[in-house]
Order: sequence, then C-alpha cells, then structure tokens
Amino acid sequence: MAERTSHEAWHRLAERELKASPDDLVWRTPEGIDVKLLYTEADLEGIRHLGTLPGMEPFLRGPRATMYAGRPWTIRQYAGFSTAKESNLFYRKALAAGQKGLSVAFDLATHRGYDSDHPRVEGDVGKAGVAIDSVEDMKILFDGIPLEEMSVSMTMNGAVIPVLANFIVAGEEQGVAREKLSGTIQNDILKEFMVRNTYIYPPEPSMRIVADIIDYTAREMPKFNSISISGYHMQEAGATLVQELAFTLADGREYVRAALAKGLDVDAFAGRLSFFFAIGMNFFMEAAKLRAARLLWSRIMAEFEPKKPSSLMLRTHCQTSGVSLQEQDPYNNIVRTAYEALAAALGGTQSLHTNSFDEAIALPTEFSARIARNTQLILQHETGITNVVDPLAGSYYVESLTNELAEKAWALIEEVEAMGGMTKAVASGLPKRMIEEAATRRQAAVDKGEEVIVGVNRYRLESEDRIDSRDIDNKAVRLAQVRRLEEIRRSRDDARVDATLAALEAVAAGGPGNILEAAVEAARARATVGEISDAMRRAFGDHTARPEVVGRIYGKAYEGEPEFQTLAARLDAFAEMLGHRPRIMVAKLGQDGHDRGAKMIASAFGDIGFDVLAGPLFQTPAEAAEMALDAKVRVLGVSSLAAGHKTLLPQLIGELKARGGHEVIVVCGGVVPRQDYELLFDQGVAAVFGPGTNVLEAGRAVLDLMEGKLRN
Ligand code: 3CP
Repeated sequence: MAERTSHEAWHRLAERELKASPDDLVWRTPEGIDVKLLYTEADLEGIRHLGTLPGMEPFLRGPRATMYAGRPWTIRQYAGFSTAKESNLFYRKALAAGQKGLSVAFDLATHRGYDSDHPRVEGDVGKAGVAIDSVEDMKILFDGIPLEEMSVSMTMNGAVIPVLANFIVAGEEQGVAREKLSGTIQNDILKEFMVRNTYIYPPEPSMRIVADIIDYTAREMPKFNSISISGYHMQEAGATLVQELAFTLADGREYVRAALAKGLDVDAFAGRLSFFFAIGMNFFMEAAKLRAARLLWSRIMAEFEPKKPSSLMLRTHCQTSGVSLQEQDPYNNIVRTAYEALAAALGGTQSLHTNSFDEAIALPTEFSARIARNTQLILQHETGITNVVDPLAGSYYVESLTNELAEKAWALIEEVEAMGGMTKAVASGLPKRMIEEAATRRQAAVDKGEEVIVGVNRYRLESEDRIDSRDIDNKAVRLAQVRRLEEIRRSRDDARVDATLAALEAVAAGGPGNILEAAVEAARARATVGEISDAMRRAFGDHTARPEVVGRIYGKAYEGEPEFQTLAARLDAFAEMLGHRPRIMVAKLGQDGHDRGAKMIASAFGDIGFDVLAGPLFQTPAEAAEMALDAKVRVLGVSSLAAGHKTLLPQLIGELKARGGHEVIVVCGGVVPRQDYELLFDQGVAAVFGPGTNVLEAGRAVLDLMEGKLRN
C-alpha cells in the first residue's frame, strides 16, 4: 500500500517535471517490449528466477560458480586473411600482445567448398578470411602455435567436414592427438539457410553432417566444442533480440534431437554444445539477453532428462555488433564496441570478440586490431568488473527485462515447435521473413531519424579524414594458392586420394560409417577442400535458394511522409513517360552471401515504385550480365560486402559490354573503402553507396541517373 502511494506521488512529481505524463515516454523497443521510465520492487513480483545462484541450475547467473573471478572470459579475436602464412604471423603477434584464444576466419571460397583455383571464386580467394585448400595450408596456419595448449575456434559451416578433417590431421602431424585438441567448430547450418548463406548441400544431408560431427567429437575429441549455435548472424541480418534468442535456442533444440536420433546419450555431447550471440547497442537488453538465454536453454535441455548438470548449461561466445559500426566518423566505433563489450561481460559471456573500428570499411589493420584487443584487456584489468559474479542481478530493470525477454522468446520458440521444429520452420521461410521485415523496419527508423546514429543521421561531420585500411592483393594470394595446389597434386599418391574420396562418397550416400571419420582419411591422403566437398556434392547435390523479397514494410513506415511521397511521385511520372516501371536488378556476385543490404534495397526500392529483380546468390559476373540483359534492366546494382568489388565489378562491366549492354547503369553498394571509389568510377560504375546510406537518398540518386541517361 505504502509503495502504491509513494509510486503515485512519484508519478505526480514526474508529471510536473515533464509537463506531460511519464507514460508518454514509454520506449517501445523493436522487440515489442515497453520500457518504462522507472522500475521498482513491484516489477520483480512473480519473477521466479531471482533466488538462483551461478554455477547451478538454471545457470541464469552464469555457468561457473566464480565466473570471471575464477577465470576471466577468453579474449578471442576473429581473424584471418590472405594466405595461411600471413594469418599465422598475425595470430602470433596477437597472442604475444595478450589475446588468449584463436578464432579463424576463412575466405568465402573455402566456406563454400571450392579450391582456390576454381573459376567461380576468382574474386573471393584470400578476401575476408584466409584461403585454406589442404592440410598443408592448415599446418602453415598453426605453425609454431601449440595446438595442445591453444583453443582454436573455426567459423565454418558449409565446408565444415574438410576443414575440421584438415584441422585434426594438422594437429596429428604437429604431434597432438585429437583427444587433446580444444576449441570450437561453428557447424551451425540452420542459420546459414536463414541468414548467412554459406551452405553447400540441401538441409537434410546438412543436418546429417552436423549430427556426424557431434557424434565423432563426442567419441574422439572430448575437449572440443562440436558446434557454436549462432544467433550472431541473425542480429546482423536485422533480427530483434527476441528473434535472435528464440531462433538460436530452437536451432539448438533441433541439433540435440538430431544427435539423439543417431542414438547418442544426451550427456555424451550436451556439455560440448556452445552458443554465439551478437551484442548490439541496447546495453541493458543485451546483458539481459544472455541471462535469459541461459535460463531458457536449461529449460529446453531439462526435457531431454540429462543426468549431468553441465548438460543444462549454456556457454557462449559473443561478438560486438558489426552492423552497429559506421563508416562515417569511424572512431565512434571504438566507443560503440567498448559499450557492447561491457554489456557482453556483464551478461556473463565465456569468450568475446571485439570489432575493430574500421571493420565497416575493410579488414582490421594492426593498429585497429590493437585497440579492439585492448578494449577487452582494459575491461579485464582496469575496471574491476571481473571481481563480482553477475553484478546486474537484482536490478529491478535488468531482472524485469531478463524475464520479459525470456517470456517473449519462449512464446516464439513454442511457435516454432508448433510448426514441427526449426528445420521445418526454416523450410517454410518464416524466420527468414520475420528477420527481413525487422531489418527493413529498422532501416526505415534510421532513415527517418527516429533512431539516432551519431555521425550518421545526427551530428554528421562536414568532411571526413581518410583512414588507412588493409587491402589484400587478391591476385597474388590466388596465384600462391594455385601454385601450392599444383605442388600437392603432383606429390601425393593419387590412387590413395581416389580411394579415400570414393569411401567418403559411399558413407555420404548412406553407407555405414561417419562422414567426418571418412574425411579425415581423405585429408591424410592430401585430398583438397574442393575435392572432399565435391565427393559429398556427388552424394548430396547442391542447395539453391530462391531469392524472396519482403514488401510493404519500408513504404508502410513512411506512410504519408512527404519525403517518400515526393520520390514515389517522381518515379511514377518517370514510369509514365517510359510506359513501364523502370526495372532495376540487385545482384550478388561471387561467394559473398551477406544479403541483408541487397534484400533491404530490393524491398525498399520495390515500395518506392521500382520494378525490382533480385538476382540469386553466388552469380558470376557473366551470369549476372546475362540475366540483367535478358530482363532488360536499366540499372544493375551490385551489393558487395566481402571485398570482391575491385575484381568483380570491372569483370561485370566487361561482360555487359561484350553483350552489347552499354546502356545499363551499374551502381554498387556495401562495404567499399573510399579509396576504391575512383577506381570503380574509372571502370564505369556510376555511383557507389557506402555503409550508412539513406535508402531514399539512394533511390533519388538512381532516379537522377536514369533521367540523366535518357537526356543524353
Ligand atoms: C572457465 N573455466 C573455469 C572458470 N571459467 N575454471 C575455473 N573457474 C572458472 N571461473 C574453465 C572452463 O570450464 C574451461 O575448461 C576453460 O576454463 C575455458 O573456459 P571456457 O569458458 O570454456 O572458454 P573457452 O575455452 O574460450 O570456450 C568458450 C566457448 C567456446 C565455450 C564459448 O565454444 C568458444 O570459444 N567459442 C568461440 C566461438 C567463436 O570464436 N566464434 C567466432 C565467430 P573445460 O573446457 O575443461 O571445461 S566469428 C563470426 C563472425 C561473423 C561471421 O560469421 O562472418
């Protein structure tokens, strides 16, 4: 009663201060959570998890009893580029400077199971990750790094079998038995079909690969985490935190079922399942998300009746948000990353990657990587936050958020369950669609200035200093890889290679045995990543996704706004003059599967009134040119996020010209460093839209270009 009276008194005071009701300031987050101005003891009523302790079920307060006081989280920076030799040098320097665990970024050719000499990957080799074609490359990658001591995480999903097999054999040849290898393989294919797109095979055999890896590692590699069930890429693709939580945990449940279906005992593998979340700018919500994740995972796992408490425990890696990084005023990214890192630590992560400030533009330099690493070292050594376990516990706001996120995510998890589980939900396209809708809504909020981004849509600098960025000489890397591939093919025993590949294909085709076990034999014989992948391709076939674009989300957010209407009316007039709507194709070239930007542009441009054609993923420049000309597009927009632009755009323009397509206007959007703009313009690219581009402005620019072309 007293509380009620004093709360009413506070309400009156607040009203007087605001000259409005505090209820008007309730902040509705994208998750649909209404964040109030004030949280009190009353908000804790009915929350059941409040009395729980860390290291014990339901592990909400952390998987370990002492958390960072016993051992701080692992500073694990995701890195890799160019050749194995260059990446190895970078790793060694990072470890000497305080990094604690390794995390390998592979190039997109490797991700998609192609050797570096494959014609489809000309623009991808060594970009955005290290090129690995065989055991020989893997051995160079870890040269001088003791694999019995260092835990190694590998972000690999599509070509997970050859890469893990090569890692095991590289360890073996370094003198480290596989039972001593520690680390994590991402091995999370469901989210690839949803958002990340580095799949190779169709969903069903892909799930079998996941289960075979869980089976093999449970038997042979007790220190190795068999999977990193990832929500990170969902948030990057635009998911709300509730979607990220729900779909990730539902994916986890599906993997557990797949492993159980192989006849495994739940306690034999559950303790080595691990997770991976993104940490964005909604500070308290992100910390609460990790707490809610642990609560919900223990609830899900309890259904499988494990005997070991560790089977209920959610352990996670986190990475600060890539999409929160901005090209404009890039030093702001250091500050953003620091806040995100703090939220991850307060949420109780086990391992953390902090982004470098230049990652919205290119791969990190030594300088930016140092600042990113030191952001974590400073948190661990200077702030005192490692001394207390789960310090946010008991906060009215954070506990309330934890509870609300858990409830909302649980409702979505149940929805997925009602659809028959995550594999079926993914096949229906629902999660992907929900995430794309959330992404488009968010873009509209940013473009309209409802969501403030400092240095981008507010407090923008008049002129920006150029920053140094790392560039990879893609041609040189490819040549070096091709040479080594030739050397391997010359020196190996071909009969042995053929026999091991045939045996692998037989296992994949349904014969007895474990796919990874068979691939280890092939890797020992020096079969390459591409050859091992192809053996499985022969058994499984390739997966091709249909490009789908959501509509009426961006336009709806702008309903009745003059800025949008003016542009739409201009476009209408232009269409009337042409006698049809101007057609634009949005293309993705090479193995770059990051399609959030492309999807968003396709969706928003459609709402504005363009006739939009979305090209499929993984086109070669020739295929894209062909499709664009067949469809008689006026504009061909290429979305590039994996640094292939300098190779692929000139090729595309060449292919267009070779087919008489001189009239097609080529524009480019995505992660393109400023210093590359001139080169692209010289090659005939009409406009480049970098990160942070307002979509309506891009729409106006494209319309200007089309009108200009007609006049000339
Ligand atoms: C931990 N330990 C402790 C304590 N805390 N012992 C005593 N007291 C404590 N307080 C023990 C643990 O039990 C463990 O031993 C050991 O110390 C290491 O701790 P950990 O917490 O398991 O940490 P780590 O080895 O770093 O493993 C973290 C997880 C792992 C479990 C999350 O899966 C991981 O490293 N994931 C990283 C994934 C990653 O890097 N992904 C990159 C994605 P035992 O093992 O013996 O129990 S990059 C993607 C970028 C975007 C893209 O895809 O393109």
